[in-house]
Amino acid sequence: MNTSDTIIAPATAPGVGGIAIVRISGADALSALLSYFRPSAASATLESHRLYYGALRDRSGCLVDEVMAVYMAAPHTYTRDDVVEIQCHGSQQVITAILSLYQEHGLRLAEPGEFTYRAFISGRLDLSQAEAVSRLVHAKTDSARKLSLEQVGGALSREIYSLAESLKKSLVLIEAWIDFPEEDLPDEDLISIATTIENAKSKTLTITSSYTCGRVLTEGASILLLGQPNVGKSSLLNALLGEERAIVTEVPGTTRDFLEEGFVIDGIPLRLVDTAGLCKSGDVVESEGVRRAEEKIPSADLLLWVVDSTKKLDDLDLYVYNRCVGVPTFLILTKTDLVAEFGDLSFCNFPIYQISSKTGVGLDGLRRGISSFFVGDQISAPEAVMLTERRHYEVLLFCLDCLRRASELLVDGSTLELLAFEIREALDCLGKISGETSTESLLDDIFSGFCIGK
Ligand SMILES: Nc1nc2c(ncn2[C@@H]2O[C@H](COP(=O)(O)OP(=O)(O)OP(=O)(O)O)[C@@H](O)[C@H]2O)c(=O)[nH]1
Ligand SMILES: [Mg+2]
Repeated sequence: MNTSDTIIAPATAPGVGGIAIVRISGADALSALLSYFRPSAASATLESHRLYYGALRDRSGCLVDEVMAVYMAAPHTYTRDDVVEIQCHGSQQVITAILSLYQEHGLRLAEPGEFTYRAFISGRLDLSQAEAVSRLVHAKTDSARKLSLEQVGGALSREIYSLAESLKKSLVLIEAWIDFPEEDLPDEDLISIATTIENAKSKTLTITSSYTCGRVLTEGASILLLGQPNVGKSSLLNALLGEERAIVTEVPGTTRDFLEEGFVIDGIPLRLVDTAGLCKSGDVVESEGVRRAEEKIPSADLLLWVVDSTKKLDDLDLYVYNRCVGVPTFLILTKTDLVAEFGDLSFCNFPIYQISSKTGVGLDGLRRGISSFFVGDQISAPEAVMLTERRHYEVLLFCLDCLRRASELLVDGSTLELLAFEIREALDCLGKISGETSTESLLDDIFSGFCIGK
């Protein structure tokens, strides 16, 4: 991407609103503004970072809109270039008119994410911070907002930077001794390098293990209700949602397709999926429902195997149980307001929750169980960095492998060249998170996923 020309884009979402903002960044931002904007108080020059009310007129003097405009002089701006923002009436027509005015003037329409790309290129944000800007803009839950904001503020960048700094110091030591192959690494250097690698390993492990929680908090998780017909799956869905969403009847086979609803427990965005009761059905529609239910098992984050506690466990229950084995599952015994008849469950290792959708007994315990399954006690350690990007997670897993190999090489007394190689690889991974060692195609991939105007 060319970073020397002056770019323009609407910074607010398309649609009708009270106001909209058009943003300009680049060396010509101020002169472009002044070509069409006349502040009402006829000051000769616009002061940086001050908002001015005035009129935007085209070349023939025709009024385009009444606006508020701010000029922000480099380098104290989002992109570190000169930036102008024009607040206009929130109509698509007004925005289109302003954009064409400035395109005629020679400004280029910004690519998606190009303002943030410039902030990255100018060193104002590192790559993980830039990615967090996009996550923040797309945040759908309060926890996603908080985690993204921490990352924009540099929480992850600081960890990565300090990891990289310590590894670089060890690399310098090792490389110094590579030049003297006839001499052994002195014990004190050996200890210092070993300590650095062990610390780096344990830090990287802590960060990578936060990903499950970070992912669930930002992207959410899906919970699939499975069980034979009439055990109370739809009733449980309704009880957890607190509304009569799914049809409930005493007739087995009521739910024939799957039904998906979003809800939140302890800030975790969850999708609860109700399914057709698993059975061997002659009915075409019902058996298609069963097929779809089973198809959803591999993509679910948690299964709820729902069993009617008033009935003796039968082959159909066991059929469902066997579908759940190997996937994280809770056993839910329903209808506990009635007399229990289910029998022996000692074969099953799943956590068991006894609930009544009718009276609500046991639902809070189930909610707590779900919350702790997904985020455990991680959410109560707010100072810890939490990974939210799959890209960061994969890169750090690779980094961890390099550090593990480095640590083995050190124990085996292997050559310093091999040790240096693994540390360089680990540093390369850390550089991919900060953007220090990222390729053009990776940057394209990341920034093309941004919105226009960000
Ligand atoms: N007493 C009592 N009855 C319940 C409870 N939960 C469900 N039921 C009853 O059990 C019957 C079946 O409930 P559903 O929620 O439709 O069961 P389902 O598993 O979705 O059934 P299918 O959609 O046919 O697979 C209905 O008559 C419910 O009123 C409960 O906690 N207590
Ligand atoms: Mg149902």
